[in-house]
Amino acid sequence: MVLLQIYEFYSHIKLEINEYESIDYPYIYDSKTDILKKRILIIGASGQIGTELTLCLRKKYGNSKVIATDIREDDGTLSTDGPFEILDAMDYKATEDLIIRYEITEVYLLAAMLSATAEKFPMRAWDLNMTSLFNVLNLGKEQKVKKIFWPSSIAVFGPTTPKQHTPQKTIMEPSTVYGISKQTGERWCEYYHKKYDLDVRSIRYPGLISYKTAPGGGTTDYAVDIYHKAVKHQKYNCFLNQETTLPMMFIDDAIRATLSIMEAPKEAIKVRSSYNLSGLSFNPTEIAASIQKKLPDFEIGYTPDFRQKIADSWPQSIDDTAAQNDWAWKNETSLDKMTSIMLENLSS
Ligand code: AKB
Repeated sequence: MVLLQIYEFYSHIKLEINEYESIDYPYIYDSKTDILKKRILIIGASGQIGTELTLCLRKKYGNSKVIATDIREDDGTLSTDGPFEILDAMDYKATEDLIIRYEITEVYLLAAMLSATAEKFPMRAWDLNMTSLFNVLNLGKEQKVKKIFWPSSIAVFGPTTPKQHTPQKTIMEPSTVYGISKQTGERWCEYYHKKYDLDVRSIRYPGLISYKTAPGGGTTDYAVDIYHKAVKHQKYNCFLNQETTLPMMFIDDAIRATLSIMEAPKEAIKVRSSYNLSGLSFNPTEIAASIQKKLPDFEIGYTPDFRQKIADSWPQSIDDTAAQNDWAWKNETSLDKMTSIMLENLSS
């Protein structure tokens, strides 16, 4: 019996070291012990960012180290190769139990209600967006988890914010429920860092474009929907008008940014509210023109709805000098490159 226990102990260590050695990215800042102890919990893993982030983190740290959770059952994408648990992000006790059971060291909180849906259900959006954040911040304060990633958004800006090259620090008077929840969340992240030395890190994501998982309930979602119509050779009727320029980014760049900020040394992270992040800026006519270079017959029409007002309150382009200086951020994917990748993957 004792021999069996010794064997199990050593085979466990061996497995971990093997997983570590199979990792194909260099580690700059974490020690080997930190890497071996790393256990990541993703809350809201089945969404647009969560799916790709989970797959990427598993590739990097090993499947068993990244625990995906969502309020919905998984379709096999995240539960086949690694642990998947049902979790309501508003349930403090259930979140705490998972953190203890899996010996979690880092949490990525991605559960949130986005801008368009939040305007329809203001109180539900506020409850979800704030309660889930307080749950992880308080678990961090109690030292049950060491590091936290929480996404903010360009929605923290409002109609009185300068629209071009919006600075890191500027007027912030968001006019949407989602924006108010993200702006408040940023204040709380900074507060928990200053008051309790909590290592919480954040990015203000622009609209994200991806093909693996569709976004849901956002104002920038048109820039994903348009590709789905284009590959079916259908006309796209856009819910924003043709002049609506918004900050956007291809998902690969967004995931790379997320990993970069989380891997940077603690002292490098000087902004503890949330970092501006710039990728692309385009309007519906420009994305349609990019698609027409590949599919000349593609057509777009315009029927703006309530989302126009949300989009009109947001910046058109973002100044991300702070992210460039503090953790070497640089966007890579151009509009035309993104169009090629989107059309190719959605057609296959
Ligand atoms: C939304 O449109 O609500 C989101 C965002 C910009 O945060 N994509």
